[in-house]
Amino acid sequence: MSSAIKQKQNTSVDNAKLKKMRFGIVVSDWNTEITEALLNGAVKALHDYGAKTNNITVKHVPGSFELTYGAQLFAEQKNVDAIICLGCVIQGETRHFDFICDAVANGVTNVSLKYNLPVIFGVLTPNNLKQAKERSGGKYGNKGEEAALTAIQMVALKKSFQ
Ligand code: DLZ
Repeated sequence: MSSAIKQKQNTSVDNAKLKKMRFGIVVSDWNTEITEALLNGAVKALHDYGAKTNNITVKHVPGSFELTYGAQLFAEQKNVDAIICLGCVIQGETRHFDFICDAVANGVTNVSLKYNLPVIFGVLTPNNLKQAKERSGGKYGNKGEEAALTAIQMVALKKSFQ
């Protein structure tokens, strides 16, 4: 059982609120086999929790490095309640991995704070493809699902302050 399913039992966001929530998903096309699985997991989870298809918008970017800019474009439109960034950066032999991971983690945080919007870091950073598969529908669940649940929880948290 994925941890998203376990967490689902603790989610107390009511269905009427969920139906109104609008989500933007930015997905990286690098390591597309993995990121498509993350995307499918995220979209399915949003549907399972009660989000409406019309309230879910998906945009693709070439690589994880571009996720931040994709998130900023969504944020500027002011028509989503949360943004979910999905990507997979696999550890290589050079420091490229560190630069990309640091840039996305910082970028996601910056967009979130600048626009006062939940921006979720659904980026896998595995050592190899096997670990990536295990976390995108394998034995460790699907981190796309978990990112979707996190988005819902953060939208609910924000609304609880309004
Ligand atoms: C260049 C690159 C490399 C080497 N590895 C990955 C990766 O594992 N995962 C990923 O999402 N993107 C990778 N990229 C592409 C960068 O994210 C970015 O698209 C390019 O550097 C162009 O800005």
